[in-house]
Amino acid sequence: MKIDKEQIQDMYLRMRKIREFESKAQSLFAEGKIPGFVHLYLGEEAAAAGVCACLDDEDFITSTHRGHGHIIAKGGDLKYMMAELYGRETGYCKGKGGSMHIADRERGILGANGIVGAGHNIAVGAGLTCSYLNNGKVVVCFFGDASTNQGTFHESLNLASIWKLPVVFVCENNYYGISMSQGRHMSIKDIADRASAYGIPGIAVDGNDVLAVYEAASEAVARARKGHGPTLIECKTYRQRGHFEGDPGTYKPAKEQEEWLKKDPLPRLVNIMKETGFTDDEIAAIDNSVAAELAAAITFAEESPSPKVESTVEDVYSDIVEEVRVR
Ligand SMILES: Cc1ncc(C[n+]2csc(CCOP(=O)(O)OP(=O)(O)O)c2C)c(N)n1
Ligand SMILES: [Mg+2]
Repeated sequence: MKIDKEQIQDMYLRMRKIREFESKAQSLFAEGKIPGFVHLYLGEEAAAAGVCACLDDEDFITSTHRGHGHIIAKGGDLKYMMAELYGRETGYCKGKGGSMHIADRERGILGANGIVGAGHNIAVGAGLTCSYLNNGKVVVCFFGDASTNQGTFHESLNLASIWKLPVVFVCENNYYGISMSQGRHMSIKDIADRASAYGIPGIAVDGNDVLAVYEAASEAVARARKGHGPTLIECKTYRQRGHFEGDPGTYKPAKEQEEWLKKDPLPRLVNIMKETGFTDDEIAAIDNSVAAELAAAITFAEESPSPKVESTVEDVYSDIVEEVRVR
């Protein structure tokens, strides 16, 4: 598959943004500036970037507790994300949701989710809506390896398959569910094999190779858009941090971590870019623009006020319910 220079640059921008945002979230959390739980996406950037590069602005995604990367890759605004992580009034959820509850309906981001396996059902619901309205939109459902042991995964693949819904299921197999390695939580190697139980295509790719992810996702998205139904893509990747910030990750063997660091998706893409003819200056220009955007996001968050006490009881009921009632 021919992937042109512009597309490569676009994917690099998405990956660099995620890498820098997450690295900063790591240090800000350590400084005590970010309350609550933070699950970082460091090391997994190629999965979100490669998949979201195949989507239109109007398409949808569902996300997980490890969601920053998905949201950034789908065009989420770093300012409102950072403000939400800081728990400030200007954040995506007015500072009341935090890291695991970021949504942006204008960008088709149907929400991060602290409930493991809950995004599958939301994706199927959204896919059913798209199919019913025949609007040509596609839904990507991101989730982890361990969540494929949940009933919701199986129910969702089954329904998406029989109804030929425009959903692409993207499993980020980072080989762990908290501290439980894949070999201890399931008896198969390739999660993509689970697709065969539902009569849909299942493909396993090197999830740290953004071009491989892009290629697999392009085909799956095109298939979904044509009304030919869902696909399961397994991106084999690795989380470079513990399960959450504060987890030292001592259960991950040192050798394993070393091997995966050699497969870090960012330097791999930089090498490809250099081979493709990108100059150091071109790459530095992207890095500088990301650094400036991130610095502005942090200033925005730090200068924003905390939510007022009265806001605790505001937005308790969903305005989506209100919209449905009006219709
Ligand atoms: C329904 C439910 N069960 C258990 C948990 C606790 N929990 C949070 S993350 C996690 C592991 C998820 O692993 P995986 O799906 O592989 O995602 P990863 O964290 O590796 O990205 C568990 C069990 C939860 N949040 N929700
Ligand atoms: Mg996992």
